[in-house]
Amino acid sequence: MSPVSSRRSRPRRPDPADSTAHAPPARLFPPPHWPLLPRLRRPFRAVFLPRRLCGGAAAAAMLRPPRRLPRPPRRAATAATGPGRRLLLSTPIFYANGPPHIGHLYSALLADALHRHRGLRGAGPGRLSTGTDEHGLKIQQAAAAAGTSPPELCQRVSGLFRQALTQAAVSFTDFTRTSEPRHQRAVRHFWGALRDGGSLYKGSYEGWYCTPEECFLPESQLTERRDAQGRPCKVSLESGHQVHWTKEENYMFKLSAFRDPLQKWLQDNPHAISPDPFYQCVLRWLEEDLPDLSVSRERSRLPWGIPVPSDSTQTIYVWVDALVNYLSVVGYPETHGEWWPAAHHVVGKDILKFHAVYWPRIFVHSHWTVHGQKMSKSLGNVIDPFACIGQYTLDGFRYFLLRQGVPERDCDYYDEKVVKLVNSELADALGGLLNRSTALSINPSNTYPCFSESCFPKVLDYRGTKGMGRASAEDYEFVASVASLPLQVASYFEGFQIYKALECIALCVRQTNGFFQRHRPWKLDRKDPAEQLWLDTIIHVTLECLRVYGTLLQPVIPHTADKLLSRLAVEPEERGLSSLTFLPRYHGKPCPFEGRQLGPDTGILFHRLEKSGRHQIETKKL
Ligand code: ME8
Repeated sequence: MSPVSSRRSRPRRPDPADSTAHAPPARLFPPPHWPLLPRLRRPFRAVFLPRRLCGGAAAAAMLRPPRRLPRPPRRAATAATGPGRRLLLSTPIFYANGPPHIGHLYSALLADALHRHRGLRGAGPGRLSTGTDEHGLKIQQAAAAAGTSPPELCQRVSGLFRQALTQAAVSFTDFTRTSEPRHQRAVRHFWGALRDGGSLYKGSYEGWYCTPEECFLPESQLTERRDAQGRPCKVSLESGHQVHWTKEENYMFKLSAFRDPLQKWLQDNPHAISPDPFYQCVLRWLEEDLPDLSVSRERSRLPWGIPVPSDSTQTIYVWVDALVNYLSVVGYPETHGEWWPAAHHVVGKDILKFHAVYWPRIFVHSHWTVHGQKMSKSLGNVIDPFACIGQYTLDGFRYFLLRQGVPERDCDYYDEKVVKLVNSELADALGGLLNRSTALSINPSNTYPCFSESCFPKVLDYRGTKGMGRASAEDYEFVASVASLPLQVASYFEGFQIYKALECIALCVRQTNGFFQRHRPWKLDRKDPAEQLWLDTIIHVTLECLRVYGTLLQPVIPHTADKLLSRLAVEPEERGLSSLTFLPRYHGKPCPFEGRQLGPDTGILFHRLEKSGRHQIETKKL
């Protein structure tokens, strides 16, 4: 995004946040309302995602002047902590300089799964915001290179993002384009709040500017290369992009004044940024120098952006502009207090500093690489999400990204991996289990059969169950692990570890297949009443497991989960997470499904995938 950093920009050091792609360059940016925020309230924490943060320097400053550290508006606090708490979840707003790729989709799917999961828990009103970041030099140059104007380019690319997210079933409620008048108005107001709070001053600024990263970089983050004409030039160590010496009169934001309060706030709120390695990384950044931030550019060089109010010679730094989207989306400056500070942002590690130092409240994830390489247009290895969804189906691809993506580490993409994972876990394990347990040969009445307490008696210690019923110690162990699954999954979602939630579900599905296989229900003789009781119990337990998996998988594979639950005749109002029970008959309680006619058989739950070629984006698309 934009300008800044300074001659004193901090040196780069290897961080967990850094492994491959872009490293968080030193940057700037003025804080508006960012809270150096208010302290986090516990109840807040208890309800949903455990990590909440409240605010970066910019957000704090914009809300109030840096000298008096701001407290959040009372209204916001109530909204954040009271019953039926509102929550704003967000993805980054993506640059409108190129088409979406799977990295963008991954961020959006993480936020989507959290949003859906929260909805299923009945956790109060929620919004999921996304959008496109449309100002700045990067967009201006991309439009020139494409032989078009910035507004036309943004219109086209923003449309592609909207289409990709819609096609991927991302349940966003708001899509902000920073070129929209309502957003621009919010940014101007925000700027006024910074200025009136004494956080801005005009100064001369010079340094190496990297346009693709939209920031200034210190010498320590640069190296020498030769350009296409063989002339020596300086490039960013991290991204390899060329930098240019830039000297301007800019408005500066007094970021340095926020270092101590920000440090203290983060120390008091250790869950503000998760996973933990990223939190530690931000604390380390704050131990270093935190120079003031250049927050505007000369308009003569950068006309494509929002002019500084009452100084038309300057354009507001694109990162200031972009971060305000988290406020403008909820009606800043009038109605944002209904949603703030209960806002959680999902971001990639490349923009952690912009968010965590200037605007904290973050769930950070690492990057997708492709065959071990950073994904980039210049390498020509960018993976096209449209093609992947077409090839692997929407749910197949959603499942792959969320199951395989680990926020703490970069993940490598290759097509074979998608096919293997999705075939084994969705088609074979989950689909196969449904198919086997509902086959007419084994369940001719096509009902949810009865559970027999004599076959599967309740015991306190299953190791001493020999001879009491038909269930083995292994069966008791397996049933206990499925019983604990909903809580386990909820806690992984809360901890932003969706991949672990899916791993646990996959493990339980495997165990259920083991249970079914072990007892060979197809060998049992229906004519023998005792055998019939046990056969029904095996199917009942299996369908109960499938019902739990279908319910828990809704945020990740909504269509497949719907198909599965419909086959089990689970009504829409029975699909919430707060009322999810498992095997109530084992505890002597009634099971509302017992004896119910199953839903129609609409065929294979998930078709096996064929392997295909790679899905790189055609650069001509733009
Ligand atoms: O930075 N793997 O926009 P952007 C996983 N407009 N995720 C990736 C990824 C990869 N290889 N590459 C990108 C901007 N992402 C700003 C944000 S927000 C106020 C402004 C995801 O189009 C990841 O979420 O460069 C990363 O943070 C984001 O896309 C960057 O998107």
